[in-house]
Amino acid sequence: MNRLNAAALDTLPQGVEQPRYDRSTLQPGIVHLGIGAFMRAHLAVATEAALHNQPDQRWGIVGVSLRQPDTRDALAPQDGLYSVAVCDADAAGQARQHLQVVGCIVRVLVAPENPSAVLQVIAAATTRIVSLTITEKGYHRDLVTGTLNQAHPDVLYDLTHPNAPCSAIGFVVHGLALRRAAGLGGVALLSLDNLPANGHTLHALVLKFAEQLGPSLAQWIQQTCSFPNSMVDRIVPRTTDADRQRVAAQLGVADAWPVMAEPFFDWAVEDQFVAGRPAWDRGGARFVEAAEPYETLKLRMVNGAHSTLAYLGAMAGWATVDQAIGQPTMRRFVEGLMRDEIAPTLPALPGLDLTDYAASLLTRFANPALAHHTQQIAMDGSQKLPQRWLGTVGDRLAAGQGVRHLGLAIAAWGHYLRRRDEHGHHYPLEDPLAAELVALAARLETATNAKARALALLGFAPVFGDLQGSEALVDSVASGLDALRDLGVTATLKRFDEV
Ligand code: CS2
Repeated sequence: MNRLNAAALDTLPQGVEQPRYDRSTLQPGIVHLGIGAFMRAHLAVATEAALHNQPDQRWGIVGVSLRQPDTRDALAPQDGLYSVAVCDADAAGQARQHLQVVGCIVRVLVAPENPSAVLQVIAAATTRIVSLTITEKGYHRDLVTGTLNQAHPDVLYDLTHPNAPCSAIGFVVHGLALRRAAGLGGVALLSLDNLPANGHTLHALVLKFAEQLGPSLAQWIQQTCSFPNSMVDRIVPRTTDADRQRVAAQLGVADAWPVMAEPFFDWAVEDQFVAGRPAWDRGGARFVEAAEPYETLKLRMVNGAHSTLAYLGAMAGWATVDQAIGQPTMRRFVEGLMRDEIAPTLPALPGLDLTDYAASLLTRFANPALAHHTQQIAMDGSQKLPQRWLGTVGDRLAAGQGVRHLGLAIAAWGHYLRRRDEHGHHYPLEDPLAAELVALAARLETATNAKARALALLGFAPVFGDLQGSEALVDSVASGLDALRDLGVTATLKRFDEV
């Protein structure tokens, strides 16, 4: 089978969308660090729509892989083209996909192969935006305070290797230093990761790193760059070989690197782009005054519910989110979690009906065409839980309210750390703190009673800070840990219903 590339565009079947603008003169206006599946189904799709609706040759994207060459190796022979398969079910419940070939990625760089090329493109006069999807762990934050973890080996390395950094923050700051030295202006630095106040967070990390290099650089960044906060929402499961085959069968050519996405797309972003931006509102973005309330809503509801489904589902052997939410007890638990515990902590937003929001979320989770693996969401829990669950927990405890559902969710994470599901299947713990978490799991095994186990779990300060001081939380985590160990997920959820 031939490969997808520029020459193959003419052969694509009707109904497959493809670039309708002149790709040959696109300038690289956006440098994107972390060119994974999510970015290619979100930022790139919104940029593509902007290019279709308001052609502007300034907005091509240079993607940067911070670790692996696989994306570059797949996209280079395809002239940067790849397909987005939007997956859902038809009225009869049959899975279907709609394909779009996206053309706005002009080049992919592999940072470890050529770090100076990455620095140069950040420092290029054409670059106006540097965006990031590097996942939670890529920011090297202290999880509780959100500040730069200055003891992290990558941070230490990058402070002394201006020509060949390895972390995203290192590339950003050293690249900005080159811009400044060249007399160029600042750029907008746009985090698209699931972090609270992601723009402010990135701003603080960048400034902290820059200050170590010299106060004048930090001051220049402060004066010339902007850091819009933004809430991003689209479920993008990891692509499988079966997905690739289905896409090829429909395209008539082989695409080595397609991405799968749900139809839903949302992006609330603050319109603070010091050097301009594409017309992303033509591609589904909403420019808002303050994105933080939207981020809180999304992190607590979408991601909070997702992680709950992930740990309980993975332990029960429900491999995918649609399978997990298809269990009536699990569904009732997630409904109760959203309605009774998360929703009451959320800020009011114009036009937002939380009951409708929760209902549409359940429909998204039930999408049978996505096969979003619970184990995929379960990874990197230490990095995710503080903003997904613990903000809600903190708000509720401060208001003297109960945390029954969230206590069980935390217990499910503790249970998950044992690396063996209820059917005896072993799985690896994928988490940057895996070694510490394996040791924590051993402490949970040997603790003499449920309360001691809960205290051991909540005493894991990198994630929980000082939350173990709350008796209400300790009690609900203790009873969750006990029930999950003795009864298993299904019976625990059933009993939860009955209380
Ligand atoms: C998921 C998210 O993998 C995960 O942790 O919860 O990637 C989720 O699918 C997106 O944030 C949805 O917008």
